[in-house]
Amino acid sequence: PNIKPLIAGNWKMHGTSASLSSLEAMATGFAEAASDADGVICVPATLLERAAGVVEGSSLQVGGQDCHPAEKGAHTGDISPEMLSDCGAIYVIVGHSERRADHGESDGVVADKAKAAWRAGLIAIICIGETEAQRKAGETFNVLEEQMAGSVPAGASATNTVIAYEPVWAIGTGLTPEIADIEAAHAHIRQHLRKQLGAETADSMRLLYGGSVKPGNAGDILSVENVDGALIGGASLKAEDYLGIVGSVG
Ligand code: G2H
Repeated sequence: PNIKPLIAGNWKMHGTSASLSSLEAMATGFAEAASDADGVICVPATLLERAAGVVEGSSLQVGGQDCHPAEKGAHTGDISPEMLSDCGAIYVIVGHSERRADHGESDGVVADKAKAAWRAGLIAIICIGETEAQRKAGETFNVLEEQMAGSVPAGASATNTVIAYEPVWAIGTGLTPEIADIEAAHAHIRQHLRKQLGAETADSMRLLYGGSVKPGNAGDILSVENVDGALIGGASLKAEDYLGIVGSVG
């Protein structure tokens, strides 16, 4: 089926009020740069409400980078998906490898966060990906299967879930896998999701590639079969870079 690509930015722990001008430039330029793609920038929660105001009226949307599984409660410092939604988020990233590593998030926690995102009406961008050691040991496909089984809950649909494949060793390192490796991983993910969620759901679900996507490599990566968009960290901070990537959807 024809899947409309999603070009998702992830600002990580970058951005203060001063960054909103860059977001404004992205919102203004998005429609012109995008042939046929959806766009979202996942900003720090502190900027979310203002960011939603900035993109209002444009075809760019905003999202959060993590959420707590509960709707509310005694969880100091945490933010629920309902709170993100209240601030204008449409998407939320869950299970990014940085959270899996820095906060010890297991597949089960990631699955709970994805379900919480749906409860709040958000689209969950569920991240999976192998480490360098796992790739070297030839365990990539096993790791991906285990992560899908554990962190993509039953009930995942093409409208409530996006899967992001981010090889951990390619994140922020400037290294990207060979195009053939991206193609093989994405084909494997699609195949496994067919078994897990059914062919109809799996075949219409967006599979994003993430890890050092830049304007210079985006065209090649986005034209790979089963790659339905990108999750972009560093290159989503500057409007010029983000729009350059958006412009390479073809
Ligand atoms: C992977 C990616 C965005 P970067 O984490 O999530 O970051 O594009 O900086 O490698």
